[in-house]
Amino acid sequence: MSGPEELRCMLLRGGTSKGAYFLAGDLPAEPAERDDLLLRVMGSPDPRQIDGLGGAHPLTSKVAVVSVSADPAADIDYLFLQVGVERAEVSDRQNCGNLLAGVGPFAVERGLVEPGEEGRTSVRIRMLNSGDLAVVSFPTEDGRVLYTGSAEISGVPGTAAPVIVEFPRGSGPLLPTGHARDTVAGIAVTCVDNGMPTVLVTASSLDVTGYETPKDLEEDLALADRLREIRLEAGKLMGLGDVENATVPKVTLLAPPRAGGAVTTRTFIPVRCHTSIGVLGAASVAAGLRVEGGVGETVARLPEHGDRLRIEHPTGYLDIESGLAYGPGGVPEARRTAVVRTARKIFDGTVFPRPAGAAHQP
Ligand code: NQM
Repeated sequence: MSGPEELRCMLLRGGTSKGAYFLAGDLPAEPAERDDLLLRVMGSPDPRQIDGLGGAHPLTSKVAVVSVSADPAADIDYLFLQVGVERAEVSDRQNCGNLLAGVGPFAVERGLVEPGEEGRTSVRIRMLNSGDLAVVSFPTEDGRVLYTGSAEISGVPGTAAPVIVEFPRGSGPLLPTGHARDTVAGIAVTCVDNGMPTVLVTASSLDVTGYETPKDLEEDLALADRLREIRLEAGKLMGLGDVENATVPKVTLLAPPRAGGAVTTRTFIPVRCHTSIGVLGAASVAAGLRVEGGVGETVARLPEHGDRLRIEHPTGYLDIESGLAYGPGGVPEARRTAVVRTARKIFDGTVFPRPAGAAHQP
């Protein structure tokens, strides 16, 4: 398979992830050809991604494909693609709320949307992976995106301009199995999807504290086996089919908070342990904690008032506004979810993919 020998690309940090952003029109329209090209752009498959843009971790092996939306409810369409690091795989089966934070700025940079007149620009984004909408707003000045500012997010050094990311209610059921609690692989879990299919498990039920470092948890091979069993069984119950090679569902371990938040988390995405937590992952955790009868009840300390929750993670915390309502028949439904992220343009230029057919299989 061949493809362009060079193409326009912008590298942005979106929240706690980093990805290559492309205009849809600059990529092959045919998915297999596009995916082959993106593997060569990112340097996959290779644990170091030494011959491409990827950063040798799932959180830095990501692609955003952006175009003007034909949907009157949206300005921009965003397709997220997770590019395998060690495997020659490109998946559109999950969304990414962190790269989403860079989509609005990228759309302004490429002239797809006009910057707002009052020092802020708001972009309505259709997330093609799920079909759901998001609204992202960020500061702009004299027609340009303002990346500098005073917002701090855990997991990113320094400060930057705040990007407000909001999700109206999603289209799918919040509890994909229809239950607040299921038993999978002998363990009580809550399967929840508020934008990211996630299996909530108490850390204690897996004989860990939930305060270990990601590295220590990744090195625990018995834990890895248990997580795999849980994920495969939960994936089926959640209607996701055989998830052996899928990046969803994620598994989040829950433990009592230690720094004034509602809960401590360690999230597997799904094999590597997240160094913080995904945006939609956090949206699912926050909604799942509020579900009556869910496994979070025994460990979480929910605030008495308001929708705002603090989710602790390995490098700090993420504050998220996430409300829950009970619909007809007492079925829990997520309401609006909102979170503050930051984003930064790192480079804009031309990327030269590894030539087709030069893949080295490790
Ligand atoms: O949950 C990593 C990330 C993500 C996903 C992952 C994300 C989200 O932190 O919205 O952003 O869960 O694979 O980038």
